Amino acid sequence: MKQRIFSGIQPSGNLHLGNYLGAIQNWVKLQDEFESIFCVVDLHAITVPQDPAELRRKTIEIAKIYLASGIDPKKSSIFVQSHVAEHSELAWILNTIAKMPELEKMTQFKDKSQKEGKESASVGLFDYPVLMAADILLYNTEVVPVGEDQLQHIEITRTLANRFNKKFGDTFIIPEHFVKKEGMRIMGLDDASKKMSKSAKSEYNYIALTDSEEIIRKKIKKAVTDSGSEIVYRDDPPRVDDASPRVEAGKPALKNLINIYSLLSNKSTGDIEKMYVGRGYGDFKNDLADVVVNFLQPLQAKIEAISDDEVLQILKDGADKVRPIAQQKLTEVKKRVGFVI
Ligand code: AQP
Repeated sequence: MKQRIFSGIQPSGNLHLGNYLGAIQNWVKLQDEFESIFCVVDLHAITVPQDPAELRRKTIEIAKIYLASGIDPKKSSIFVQSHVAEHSELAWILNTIAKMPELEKMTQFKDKSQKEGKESASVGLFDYPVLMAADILLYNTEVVPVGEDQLQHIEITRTLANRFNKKFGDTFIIPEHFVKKEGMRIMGLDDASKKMSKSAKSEYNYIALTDSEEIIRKKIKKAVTDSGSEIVYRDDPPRVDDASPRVEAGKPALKNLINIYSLLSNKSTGDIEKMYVGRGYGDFKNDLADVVVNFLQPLQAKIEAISDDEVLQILKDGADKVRPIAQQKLTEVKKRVGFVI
């Protein structure tokens, strides 16, 4: 029996290289080894304001990106979160065992509520981790492949599952996270102390998977680099806490660019350093732009070639396939808490 994995991405903006290298690229490899469920998490996306037409467009676009990247609907289930109502229902039940102080601690909530302005942050944004716990626990998920930024949310999922099991009897599998070292956190091009993010204020923070060649070249040209002129890769220990900017002795901005170069070209960071001995940032950035364009253009052509009808059918089939698993788990949960079935 294969172990089951579950993961998802929000249709909340333009998917970027961070989402690809931190999540999707990893999923493509894992789908052969695990029974895989991949979701477009639209219920999560509306925890911050979304334009309805844009949300619809992005939901379809993200599913196309999954397919174009190599997620195979014959091997993996791909569906839209709001098509399986059990996610919201389980989230409500889990809300009743989640505690305010543990949600108040969540770095993503602190970050995003700061961005939105604390007074306008929604209750949904606060409750985001509980919905994520429901997503994962509904499917008896054993492993959750995510970027490093999501580790805190996996931890609270485990806490809620353990708490429920203790209170009502063994119901949920306690999931493990899976973060691959490479690509675990791609940083912003305009600020290497914060992760690359779709909801960043400036579009110069990220390279979207659908950016044109001209835009990609412009963004890489403008990307911040560190002082000095040598192309060197300085490592630093990973940190889970996203709220406080890192203080680093190395060259974090350059390190991030070399990481992207390395992950997209399959060259080691050491080889890249050697290639640029005695050469400056200008050469390095030109070549990096070539690498990114050469990677993204074929992906964009594949995305273009998938029709909306095709993707909608795949999403419907995916939801039909996973719904019975979710229904069975929710029924079990309802019995445990004492609902009349
Ligand atoms: N910069 C990143 N580096 C590595 N992995 C990343 N992920 C996101 N940003 C990076 C991973 O992508 C998956 C989906 O993320 P999401 O869209 O559900 O939410 P997010 O983590 O909040 O991503 P963004 O880009 O920052 O979106 P917004 O700005 O809308 O919140 C996750 O596995 C995540 O780890």
